[in-house]
Amino acid sequence: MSIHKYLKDNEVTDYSVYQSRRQFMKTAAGLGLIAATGGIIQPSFAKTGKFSTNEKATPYKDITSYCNFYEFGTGKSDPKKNAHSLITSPWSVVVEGECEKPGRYDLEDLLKPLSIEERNYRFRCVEGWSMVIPWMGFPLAELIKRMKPTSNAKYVYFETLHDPKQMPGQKSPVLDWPYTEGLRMDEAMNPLTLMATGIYGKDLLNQNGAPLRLVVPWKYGFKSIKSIAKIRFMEEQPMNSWQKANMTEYGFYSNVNPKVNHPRWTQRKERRIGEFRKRKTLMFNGYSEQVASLYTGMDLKKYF
Ligand SMILES: Nc1nc2c(c(=O)[nH]1)N[C@H]1C(S)=C(S)[C@@H](COP(=O)(O)O)O[C@H]1N2
Ligand SMILES: [Mo]
Repeated sequence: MSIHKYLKDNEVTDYSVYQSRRQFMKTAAGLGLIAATGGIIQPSFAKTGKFSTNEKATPYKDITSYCNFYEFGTGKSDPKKNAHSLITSPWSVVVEGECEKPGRYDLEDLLKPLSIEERNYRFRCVEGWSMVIPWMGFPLAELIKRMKPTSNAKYVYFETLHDPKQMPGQKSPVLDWPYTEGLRMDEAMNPLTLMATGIYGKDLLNQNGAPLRLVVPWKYGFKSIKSIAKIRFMEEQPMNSWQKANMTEYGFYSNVNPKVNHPRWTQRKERRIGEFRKRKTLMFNGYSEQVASLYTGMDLKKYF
């Protein structure tokens, strides 16, 4: 299934090509040259300025070749090499737990009523590198509202597909499979929290978490769980895979915070992929204005 039908493979290589392509699409649409395609969804292509950073986007090639996806190996170049074995169409997502609309949803049905936006977000890994990624996606809040969570739903839990045949990394116990993540309900409902379906106007490649992944830009990258197959509304706080692996190094919140170090390294600086000199890491990855109020009164050293 192609979500972002209008771009062919390898058509987008870097930001400048992408920009001129977008300009062409806008002009063509304005002249009425592009008819409705009958595609699964028509991306609105509205870049939401109040959320997007104007910083230079990381090249497509870097975003799609320097990856973390332990289901396909622990090296940064392993996912690109190995993720072709993941079958992303058909794809379904199980919704369960504290909500009025549980069920197994075909991805196409899940996406049909949503309009896809583009948002350039800073993305900061706990290891100290960062990127700026032009995501395509929709606010997670839109999906949550449709599932009608009950008043007991305090957290949202996510699970990646568990199938060692398709994800050979799951044959070795580097993590407790399936990969899991969780957000507090107000974090999940925050308008910054995105469900991504693409990058640079193209469908996500497998190595980046096709066909559907989470993006939480004020948290370290590991919260952005890939290839989501299950969503559960919960009363109790769920554990994520990295907490299960090492409780002293990884917490539930994992907010980007230059003042709270990882036990084995500082979090004060980051290296933007493609740059030489390190940058100072910003509180909440630069998204304080939108999210600081979620944590008022909380000791962020304790709740790391
Ligand atoms: N299922 C799953 N999701 C995952 C991971 C993983 O190993 N498995 N790695 C996480 C980590 S540590 C990071 S930094 C980001 C990397 O996303 P990217 O490779 O698309 O840049 O994905 C996160 N989501
Ligand atoms: Mo990461």
